[in-house]
Amino acid sequence: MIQTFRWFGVTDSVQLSHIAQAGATGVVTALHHVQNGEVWKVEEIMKVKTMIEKAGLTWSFIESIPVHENIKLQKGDYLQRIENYKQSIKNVAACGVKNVCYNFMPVLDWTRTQLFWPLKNGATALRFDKVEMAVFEIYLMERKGAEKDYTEAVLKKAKLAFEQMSSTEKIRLSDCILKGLPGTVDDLSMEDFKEMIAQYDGMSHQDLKNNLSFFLNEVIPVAEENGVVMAIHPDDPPMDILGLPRIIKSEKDLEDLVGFVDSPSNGITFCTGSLGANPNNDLPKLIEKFADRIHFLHLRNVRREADGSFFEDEHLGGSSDMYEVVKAVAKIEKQRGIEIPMRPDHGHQIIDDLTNSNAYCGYTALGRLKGLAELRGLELGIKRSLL
Ligand code: CS2
Ligand code: MN
Repeated sequence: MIQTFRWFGVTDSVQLSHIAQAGATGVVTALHHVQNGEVWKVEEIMKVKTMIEKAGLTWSFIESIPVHENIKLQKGDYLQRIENYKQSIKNVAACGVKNVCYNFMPVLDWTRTQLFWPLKNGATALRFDKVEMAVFEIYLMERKGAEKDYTEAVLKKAKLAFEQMSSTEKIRLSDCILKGLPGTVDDLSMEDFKEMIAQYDGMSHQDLKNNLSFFLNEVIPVAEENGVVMAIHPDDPPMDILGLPRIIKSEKDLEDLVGFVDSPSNGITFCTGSLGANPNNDLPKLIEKFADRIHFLHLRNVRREADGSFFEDEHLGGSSDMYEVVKAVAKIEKQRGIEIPMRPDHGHQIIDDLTNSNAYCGYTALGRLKGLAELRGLELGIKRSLL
């Protein structure tokens, strides 16, 4: 695996030198200042690339060139937005950066209900709590019909939790969902949020898949011509939320995806934390099955709970067997004769992270460094002993 670290650019308190010190050789970043749907200009891409290379690192993957909502909805100026996307692909290729991650999640990117969930050892982790999600949807957002998406047991707990919640807690929960996690949409007001969600009224999973297929049939030929690989990030969490269709969450979804355009450029970001939140996803099996379409790896672990809640556990410690995952990766890398870029996807807040309030949530320096170091050791052990 090529070891990489995500970097949010000059505003990130985790600097390029820190990334190099963590032992990574690659950087994963985006033009975070460019508005979603606009063309990425060569000059801007080169500025970032030069900065990375001056630090002795390589820009391994773009995460992400975001897909404009109008493309997902196939409305308004979506054709122009697709043309812009194609131009961005040509421009990044011209700059020699040929790996592009993206996602096709409606409205929200990754979603959590708690950003600083305390662990027993004093560290904090990100958490998705089904009961809190129900509180948000039913009581804070007041989404019509939301109750039907929850079990009786969760509804009961949500009612109680809401009654006992202080106003500060309510604001915290709303902010957590609306203010956007790093790399996601901009801060949203509750009103904007409701409007954006309403646009998806009546859209089925198949409708959204058709829109993804349309997008890929336009964009993949351009990617292929320019030697670019596209790698879709799975939906996180891998379930429908807020009544929105989510379409990249299972083996079947990945099968559909690769079938939309039969090209190596139409690939996958294999995020074990996202896919692993659904116990039906057999991660090592999926790695072997989609071997030649996996272009990028996000390795982290979640601890699943019976009601669909989960928290981000130690990289080697959650519900997924990371030994089997890394073994499967080592196997496909050997078959393909390549190394796949990997980043430790999120980390706990530990030690000095706990007092560095400037770090992007989930993207701590030490928490991720720990994850990377563990994964690096695991990989070395596997390669030395098994292959
Ligand atoms: C998140 C996302 O889980 C994750 O990796 O950090 O923001 C992710 O980067 C995007 O969904 C990719 O487009
Ligand atoms: Mn991920």
